[in-house]
Amino acid sequence: MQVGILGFTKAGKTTLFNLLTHSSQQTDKYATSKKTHVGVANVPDDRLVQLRELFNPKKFIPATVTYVDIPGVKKGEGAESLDLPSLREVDALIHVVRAFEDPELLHPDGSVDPQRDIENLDLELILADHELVSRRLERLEKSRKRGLTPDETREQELLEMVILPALDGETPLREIELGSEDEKRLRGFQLLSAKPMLIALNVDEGQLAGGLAEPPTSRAGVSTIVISAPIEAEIAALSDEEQTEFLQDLGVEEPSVDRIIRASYQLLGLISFFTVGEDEVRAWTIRQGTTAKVAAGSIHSDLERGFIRAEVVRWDDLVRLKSLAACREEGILRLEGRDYITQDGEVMHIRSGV
Ligand SMILES: Nc1nc2c(ncn2[C@@H]2O[C@H](COP(=O)(O)OP(=O)(O)OP(=O)(O)O)[C@@H](O)[C@H]2O)c(=O)[nH]1
Ligand SMILES: [Mg+2]
Repeated sequence: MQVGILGFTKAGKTTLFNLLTHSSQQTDKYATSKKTHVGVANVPDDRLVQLRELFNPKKFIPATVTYVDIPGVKKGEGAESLDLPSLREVDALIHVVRAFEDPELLHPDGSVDPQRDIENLDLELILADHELVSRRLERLEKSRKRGLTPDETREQELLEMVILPALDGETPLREIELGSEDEKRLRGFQLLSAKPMLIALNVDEGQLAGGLAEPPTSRAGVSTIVISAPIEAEIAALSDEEQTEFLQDLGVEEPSVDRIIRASYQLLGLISFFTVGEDEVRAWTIRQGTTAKVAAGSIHSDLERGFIRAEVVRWDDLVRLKSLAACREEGILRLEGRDYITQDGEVMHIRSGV
């Protein structure tokens, strides 16, 4: 599962990417990024840390999110300025919006205006989708002579009656509710404005605590996380203790980078279950609504094939009672079958016959 980082030039995308993934890609006041970068971030999870303290395992493996830093979007160029192959691959988007002032750093539009950029980026995505959908419709129209399959007929209807009018009305497709069949049909196109999105508002140091005089508003379903890249870089360089103190002084609970990673995980519709032991304490990533059997398959396909049952306990019950044996004695270690829907934060032990 990948999250694309995008935005207009010089918004701080690569800076944020470096912070998220502990990378050191070049950032520059003048030269623009030309290449797409890929990196991995560990998902901060206090539950897993508490389990580690309990088991003191040899290996500790958190969940991860993959980030893709995409070179700056140039306004008005629609699909042309976008790294489309990379963008289509990602499952969700973080739009980095510049809200910091820096006279040395020119904004492509001549001024810093987060509200304008938020709206304009949506328009770029809509434009790119419009091109793709129009082309697809042209092709379907050509195929009509030979006759369309029922599936193609439905697709044409969907694109013509629902999707194109939405795009013409400048509505991002993430706001359009579709039946599950139609959603599946559309997913194949990997339309950009249909992807879930999060805004990272990159503010001046001073604005982090005080906030913006006029905070920009975003569209329905798009949440905003405020971040100051230089402050995050400072935090990252501190020891754990110093960090806690620094955050207290700032009046925030955790670094914005951590919030962004967790928010991306949620944006992707992902949850974690845990496996524990002296060898390894580990988070496994599944989609919300995954059955115990399929969840077992994320560990190993043999566990899914030979699935018999799962022993399940909530992470906090395990931390409270300190061992799986104690949980069993208390009667809170549940036995669940193949169709059980795994919940976020559960510790699972899979019984398998293979
Ligand atoms: N003052 C200030 N400078 C920042 C902030 N975030 C990034 N910068 C600086 O802005 C410049 C560009 O940052 P990048 O992270 O390279 O921006 P980008 O969005 O990746 O740029 P392109 O990929 O070229 O579009 C660098 O010199 C950064 O140090 C910020 O919050 N405040
Ligand atoms: Mg960059």
